[in-house]
Amino acid sequence: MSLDERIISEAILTRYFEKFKSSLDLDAAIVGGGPSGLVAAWKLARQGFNVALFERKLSLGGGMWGGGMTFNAIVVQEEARPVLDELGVPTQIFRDGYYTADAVTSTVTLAAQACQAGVKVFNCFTVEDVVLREEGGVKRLTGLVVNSTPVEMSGLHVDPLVIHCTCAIEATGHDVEVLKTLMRKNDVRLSTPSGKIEGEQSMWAHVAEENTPKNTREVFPGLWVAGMAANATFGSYRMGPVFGGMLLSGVEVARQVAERLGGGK
Ligand code: 48F
Repeated sequence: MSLDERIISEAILTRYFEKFKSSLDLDAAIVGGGPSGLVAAWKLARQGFNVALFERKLSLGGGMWGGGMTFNAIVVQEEARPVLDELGVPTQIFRDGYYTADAVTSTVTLAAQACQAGVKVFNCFTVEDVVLREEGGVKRLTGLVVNSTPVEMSGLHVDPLVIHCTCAIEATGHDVEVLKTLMRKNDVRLSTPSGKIEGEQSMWAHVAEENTPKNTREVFPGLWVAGMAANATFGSYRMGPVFGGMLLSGVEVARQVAERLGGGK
């Protein structure tokens, strides 16, 4: 058989746009493919929900590839080790309560598990805004405004596209970009003490790790925060290359969103 380049192009375009069209009305839309977003996506897709994950970069994994300062091992604490066990990531005990895992193995395994569970991944996509609707005087997030990352990087004046979702999860890490845009453009309050983004504090690993799952919540109708974005939103600390809080936050946000969506399908 001689290969026809036109069929190769047609195959890619057909499959890609099938995936895109099936993502126009999502159960859960996840912004950010770091550890917290990937765990959330994996857990929700496994329950049969229609889940897509939008990641600005070409690669999934966020800040997990490089361990600490590019030394590519990660640390997880006892409470989070079952998540790595469930994913099939080997861990080694280092000291009582401290486990290590290879950062690259952890990242690729988590990404593979999420993809195999049925998460529709849109890499090279930047979420640049949200969609709001008002009902009975209450505004709620009902969708995301997405654009191609190369469009954003080059500053081209190209309009975005829009997807709708029942629940959105902001897992964008330290910068909390989606919430910042929501707050800049709209006269709305968050469910934080000040009604605004409280802002991240400096390093305190123990408190930050304990707070990450607790700060994982619906912060605006239809929008949940997870991972480092949750701590930045609720004013907690950063924690550096200990990843248990990120994994447990992904599990927790998936639990809350599944409950809102009405249990597993
Ligand atoms: O930063 P990131 O890994 O988020 P996380 O899941 O994990 C944090 C840890 O990596 C680490 C830590 C200790 O554990 O503090 O930093 O909270 O991944 C966030 C992902 O979101 C993408 C970004 O490229 C990264 O891969 N992202 C950020 N803003 C957008 C976005 C956006 N507007 N649209 C799409 N993707």
